[in-house]
Amino acid sequence: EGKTMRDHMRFSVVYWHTFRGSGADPFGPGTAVRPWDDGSNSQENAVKRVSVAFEFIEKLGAPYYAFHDRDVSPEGASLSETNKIFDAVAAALKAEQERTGIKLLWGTANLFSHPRFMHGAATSCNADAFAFGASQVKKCLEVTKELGGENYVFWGGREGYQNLLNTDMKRELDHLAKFFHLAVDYAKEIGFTGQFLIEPKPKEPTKHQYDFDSANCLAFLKSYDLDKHFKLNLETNHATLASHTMQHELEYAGMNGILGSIDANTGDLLLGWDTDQFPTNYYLTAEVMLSILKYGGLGSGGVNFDAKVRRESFEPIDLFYAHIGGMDAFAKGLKIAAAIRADGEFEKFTKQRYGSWDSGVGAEIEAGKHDLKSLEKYMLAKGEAAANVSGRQEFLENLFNRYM
Ligand code: GLO
Ligand code: NI
Ligand code: NI
Ligand code: NI
Repeated sequence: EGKTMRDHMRFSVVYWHTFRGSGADPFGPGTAVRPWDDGSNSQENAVKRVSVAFEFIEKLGAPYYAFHDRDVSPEGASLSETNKIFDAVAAALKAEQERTGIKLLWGTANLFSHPRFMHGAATSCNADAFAFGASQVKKCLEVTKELGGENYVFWGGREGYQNLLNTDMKRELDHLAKFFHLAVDYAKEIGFTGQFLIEPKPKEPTKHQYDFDSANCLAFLKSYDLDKHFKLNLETNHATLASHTMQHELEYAGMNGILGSIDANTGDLLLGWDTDQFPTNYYLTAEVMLSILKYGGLGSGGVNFDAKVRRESFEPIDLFYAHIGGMDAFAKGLKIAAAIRADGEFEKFTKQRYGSWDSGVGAEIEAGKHDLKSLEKYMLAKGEAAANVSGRQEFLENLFNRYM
């Protein structure tokens, strides 16, 4: 009742690209036109920026936003000063949340930009970097709780390696698990009940990131007894960097019960890195929404636009066009996915494809009624495995086109 598509989709605006992105890339400086923001990193400017940010999100009509500690709040001369500045900015964020009704999808700590994290944070070879990162997570958890954040995200940043010849991988993974356990324990201590999420990415900035993809994250979580505490935040462009599709990542996470949230951008096949382009492709959004619907939605997660406008189109109005395009693409994707589910054609094809399994010895195998000896006996009696004819790919894609 009274809910719009924007609420159902739990769309979220990211603070880092939308309000802090300059358009800079490795080949040139920023190009952003931001008349309201002199870019200075003072507490005063950070607080002023909060009202502009919320005016933008309000006009857009998005129900959520997400931030890193260092996007919203600058670092001071000492850790205690940094924490004080963060409190002041958090008070401004809270006031704007209360004024507008906009909510915090998740908070996260930036453990990758500052030179102290040049070898990582939790997986650094320097224990002080681990301790500093832990202190930032402690504070960021407190602020996220104070702001009613519904999740808390860990994207690995520089948690990975450049060269295995000087890296003790086992030790670094132990440290990463330790770091996560400390965060879980502290959340419990302060009563933060939001969902913890890991955001996998296979490379960039390190040559090999430890949180590579959903399968590798699941194995890590299980090995270190963390699987009850974490789900995944999947990003389209990270999936393609891992040579997966986003649909593959969603399916793997969904079937293992760890699908948490998505960072929505595009997985353009020409991309060799994470360019964070706004999604516009209905084929992609429809398939993404099909997977999400299949697993019953994102729960406390949302559709977070971890995306930025291009360096060459950086007028403030472009930020609106880009988000509107992304929201439209997902709204259309949801409608297409709902129509596909409603008439059940694909389910029929899938059922048909496994027809000989279900009607044959397959049902007995699934029921645990066989061992290798009994299967050999079955095959010896039968002589030959029957060919399976159904499930032709090109036909399925034609069918998919009919919903577009
Ligand atoms: C980088 C990631 C990064 C995360 C952010 C929040 O490629 O996508 O932007 O989304 O740190 O976790
Ligand atoms: Ni992301
Ligand atoms: Ni990314
Ligand atoms: Ni990205």
